[in-house]
Amino acid sequence: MNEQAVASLDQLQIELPSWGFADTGTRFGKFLQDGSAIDTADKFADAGMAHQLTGCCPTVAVHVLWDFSEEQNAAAVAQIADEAGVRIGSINANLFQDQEYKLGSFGNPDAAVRQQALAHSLDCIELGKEVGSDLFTLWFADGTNYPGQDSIRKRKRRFQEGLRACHAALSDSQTMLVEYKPFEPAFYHTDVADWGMSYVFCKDAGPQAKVLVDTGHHYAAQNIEQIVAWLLDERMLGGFHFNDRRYADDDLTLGSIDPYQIFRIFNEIHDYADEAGEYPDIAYMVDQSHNLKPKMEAMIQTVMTAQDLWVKAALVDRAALRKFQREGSIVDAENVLKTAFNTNVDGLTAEWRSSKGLAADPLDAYRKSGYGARIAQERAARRKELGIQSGGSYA
Ligand code: AFD
Ligand code: MN
Ligand code: MN
Repeated sequence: MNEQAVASLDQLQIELPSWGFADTGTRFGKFLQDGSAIDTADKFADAGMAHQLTGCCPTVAVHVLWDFSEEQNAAAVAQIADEAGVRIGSINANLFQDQEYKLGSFGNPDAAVRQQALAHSLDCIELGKEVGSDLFTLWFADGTNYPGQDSIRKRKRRFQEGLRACHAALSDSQTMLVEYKPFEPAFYHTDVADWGMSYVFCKDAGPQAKVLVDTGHHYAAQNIEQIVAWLLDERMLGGFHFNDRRYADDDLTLGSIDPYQIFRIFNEIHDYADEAGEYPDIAYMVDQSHNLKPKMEAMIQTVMTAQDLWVKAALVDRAALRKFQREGSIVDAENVLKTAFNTNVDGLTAEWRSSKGLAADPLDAYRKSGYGARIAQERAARRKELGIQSGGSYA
């Protein structure tokens, strides 16, 4: 059991978000960090360091408008990634910050704006082909803030039109991930609000469109592992954005609020693999950009927590579970999960890391490396030269 659990960690390749290394914040402001990335090269350097220490983060998700520019095209960014020891992963469209998108992007009542959004999306798809990325991720802020503001059904059809056009542009190897979110920044209705809407849109768009589950994009009472189980069974789970939440889309470090929920989600994946004889081909991505925690430490912590919970879920005794499920022995069946969840897996994750030539504790290794202090000092000096406001450096 332990051997299989350790080996299963090879399946958990976790993509890091470029935006997670730069200063971001909340709508109430942001707390700047000396060590946060100033430019794309910094972002990839940080992601490369996280991968070097954790051994499971070979790709970096990019946001097109934030990571590419006239001066820094796809080939240049792919070169930066290569030099940092990582690759470009999913290409994320930016369909939410341009002024034209005030009333939406794919759902906008103005055909010219919908055309602009589609053109940007098609550019992202072509960029993905250029850099060898097989994932194109669409998250939409689209929706309305007031009853009557726009027709929900007309917006649905506008989305279907745009998503079909995107799907038609995909290469044979590309997958289009459609991410849902119940609310924010739209506060009356969001056009892609739940897994069912994403599922309908994906099915309508074509066979290379799949649902992206952001763990923070659910109402408090929603059973996320049930959604994951359904999407797995329908072969419609494209992947995850990992984070945790207490109230809404808080983008906290994974497992910081409800580690048992992440364990139950991973349990569904291991259960699927146990039955199918192979793990599903899904994308595991972090979607966090920390305003308070030191960014690099938070990213490494999130990855280590994901690995811990993944191994715990791999330790579920499936034969015993199926027996107790067959018998209707509820307490015993539940205890099979709890026994696995309560198992200390430090030795198993250390075994996997040792087999990769890695330190048993990547966070400790990071702190001992002095990387944090180096980038804080170097980037604070660079910000001064560039006249960019600097923040407080973290210990
Ligand atoms: C925001 C959105 C969504 C998206 C992410 C990156 O809520 O999760 O995936 O930004 O664009 O968190
Ligand atoms: Mn997300
Ligand atoms: Mn989000």
